[in-house]
Amino acid sequence: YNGNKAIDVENYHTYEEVMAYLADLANTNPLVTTMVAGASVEGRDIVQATISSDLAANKPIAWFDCNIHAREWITAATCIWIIDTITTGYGSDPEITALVDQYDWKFVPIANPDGYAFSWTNDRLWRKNRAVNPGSICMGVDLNRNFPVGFGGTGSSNGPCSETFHGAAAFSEPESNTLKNLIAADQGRVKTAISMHSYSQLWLSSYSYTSALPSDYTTMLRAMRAGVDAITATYGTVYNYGSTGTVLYIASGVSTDHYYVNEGVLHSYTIELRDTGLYGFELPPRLIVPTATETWNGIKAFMNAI
Ligand code: ING
Ligand code: ZN
Repeated sequence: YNGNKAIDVENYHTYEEVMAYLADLANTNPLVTTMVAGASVEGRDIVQATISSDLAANKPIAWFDCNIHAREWITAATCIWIIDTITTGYGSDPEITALVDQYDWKFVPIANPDGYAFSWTNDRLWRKNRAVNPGSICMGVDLNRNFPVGFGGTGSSNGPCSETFHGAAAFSEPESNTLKNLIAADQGRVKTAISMHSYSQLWLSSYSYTSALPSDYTTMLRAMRAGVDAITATYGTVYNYGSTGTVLYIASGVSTDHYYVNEGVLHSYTIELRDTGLYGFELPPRLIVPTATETWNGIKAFMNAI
């Protein structure tokens, strides 16, 4: 147990514990500010944490959404570990110091607070948010099908009981709407927007809603390769990379297509963290630090390549 932090970043934590950690960090570390960016269906805060050595400089931004899917606990744990590593390393680790001097770093560590809380208390494998769907006994919208690019198309469902239910309309859900507003508020400054998921060990670019390739694909491939090579160089973890529609499957209405197509963020990616199915969504706590360490190495190499 790390006695001088509000939480031990080597373990999984409840929504309340993560919020307490972020509040404590903002109160004690001059690099960190937090904002309540929106509220979930059940009224929980959706918090964004910013790490900046000079907010007034309006630097380019590296932006991350984590745990948009409730059961993907390793994604919040990885984002929190990275926040801890950046804030601890600034001023002593030269690579971290340079990356913070060059970029503002923004994280939404728990983008789906209600689903996350429900996955702790009721159903460990819950994926969606906790919206009430009129006319159905099934709850929840898949927030990663609730964005506008290709909304309602292949790889999403109009059935409220489906794990990939797209919802009534694009941005019908407060959680997806909050992410939209955050990216839009920083439009023109977002150098990269990365959506953290698990599991499969993939680094994915647009497009997701079609197997067609974006015009910027060559640039994207070069950037993804830099990230993946650094991940694998850490402990040998094998990653594949490429467009979602060609490497994984077609999925419509996803966050990263919105960031790329509608917000002009060329470097918009989904990273699917460990593993490849042995533990799946229930990655044991002892694998948090190795997963976060290799992921951070990948992100650093990627940031230095773009
Ligand atoms: N996988 C993603 C999903 O939302 C994905 C895969 C990534 C689809 C990027 C589209 C775009 O289905 C998980 N594990 O959630
Ligand atoms: Zn996911």
